[in-house]
Amino acid sequence: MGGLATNVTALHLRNFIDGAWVDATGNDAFEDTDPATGELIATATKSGVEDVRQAVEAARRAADGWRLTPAPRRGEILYRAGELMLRRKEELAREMTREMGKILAEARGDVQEGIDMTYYCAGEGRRQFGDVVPAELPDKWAMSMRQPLGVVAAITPWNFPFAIPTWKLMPALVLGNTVVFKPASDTPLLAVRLVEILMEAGLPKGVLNLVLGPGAVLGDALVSHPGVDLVSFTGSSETGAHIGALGGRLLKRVSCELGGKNAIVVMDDADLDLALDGIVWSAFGTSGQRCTAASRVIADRGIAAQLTDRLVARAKKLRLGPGLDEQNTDVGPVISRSALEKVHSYVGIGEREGATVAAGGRVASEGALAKGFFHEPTVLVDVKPNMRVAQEEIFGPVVSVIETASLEEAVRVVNSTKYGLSCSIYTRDVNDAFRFMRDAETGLVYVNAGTIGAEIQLPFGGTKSTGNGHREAGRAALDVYSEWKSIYVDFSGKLQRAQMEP
Ligand code: UN1
Repeated sequence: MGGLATNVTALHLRNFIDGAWVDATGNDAFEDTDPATGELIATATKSGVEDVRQAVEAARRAADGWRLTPAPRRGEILYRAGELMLRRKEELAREMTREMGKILAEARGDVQEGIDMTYYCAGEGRRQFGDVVPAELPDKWAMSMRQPLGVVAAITPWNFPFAIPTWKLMPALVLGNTVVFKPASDTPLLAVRLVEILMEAGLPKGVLNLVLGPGAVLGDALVSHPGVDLVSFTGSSETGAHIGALGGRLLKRVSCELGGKNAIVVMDDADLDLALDGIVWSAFGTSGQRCTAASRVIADRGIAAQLTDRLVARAKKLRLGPGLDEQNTDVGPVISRSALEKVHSYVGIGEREGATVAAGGRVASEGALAKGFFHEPTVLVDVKPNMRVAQEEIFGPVVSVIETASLEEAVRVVNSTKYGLSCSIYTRDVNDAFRFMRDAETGLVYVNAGTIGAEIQLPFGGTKSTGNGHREAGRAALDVYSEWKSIYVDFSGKLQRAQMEP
């Protein structure tokens, strides 16, 4: 193996509240383990309602000071954080691979995406543009400006344990909000590293608080705490619906980034080599555990047989192993035993509905793989668009091939799920490409590229059950983490009545 991360003995991770590292108040511990080997990486105490209360109160106390810190100064702290991330990129990537399994090259990409977002938001310290517009009355000034909401709860997933927290924390912070950060309990270590970096970069105490622990009770306490103004959540559609309902009843802003069932369409005029590279990368990269992962290939009947044969051959060649073994591993483990069981159950579900396993299909347990949670890269064929394997998010290295007879049919199939995150088309026909760009009902569309790999300077998110109408990243993120304030200044010295003067 290519060298373990630095912490050979298990660490004990703590919460970060009001500028201090403190153990959660409860007694129950949870474990952070390497999904490739089962090794213990760290332990932490499960946070509860009391820890949430302390974190939210600290964030509230810090809110005024941070709101009144000039935005360019806030941005400078983010720049410094970006520099630290860059310097620590390799160690962060190694810890990430150990903690959640993605191969090292992808872990480096995850850290890089965090760096990109941090620098991008740092620049917003000197932007955050509002409008100055003409007023309809003489001697009157009209303008709009962004204001922070107050306290942001950031609830983040394990699949991008560094990048996704930065998508939430950086815009929240540069816009002047304070934060309570609750990372997935599978990846507390990378969350601790991110907090360390931001504090080292100069964030004042109380501005960022961290509570560690698994889901339901902790999440509900955070979402329903009256001191939290905005909840930003990335995870499953089921949890998102729950959080949305809980926050909605309290009239909180809730931004949800949820599931996907992303498709790659391959037309009969496509460059098949290119399409295969995109399919393999999008379906099996990160072991299929991206919300943007391709889990459906929609193949035009003119090339379907050839494409399937070649995809099956490529999938069979992929080597499973620990992500730290750069020379010998193409695909790492999935995150946990329960994830492995869920992913594998879809093979049976597919077969019972009439699909055929053309590659993979098994839990991999040869030799050292038995210690981790490995699933063979799997290709299902004879899949019809309405089967469960073609409709439900599997979140693992399983892809279904569906045959179609026209672009119109392909678009219908792309749009036939409850999700709407990402999709792509491989074609050399510019007219087909533009029709697809227009008609695909997803938040992200790719032409002649796979479904993964969104860049942070554009909005990220999806339609239908993929979210609740918000977008992360790019300029769009600013709208999530700020309120608009419209300001009128009348310097006429007399009562002027809008809409009522001649
Ligand atoms: C996710 O899986 O939740 O576009 C995020 C991509 C990455 C982000 C994925 N930049 O695949």
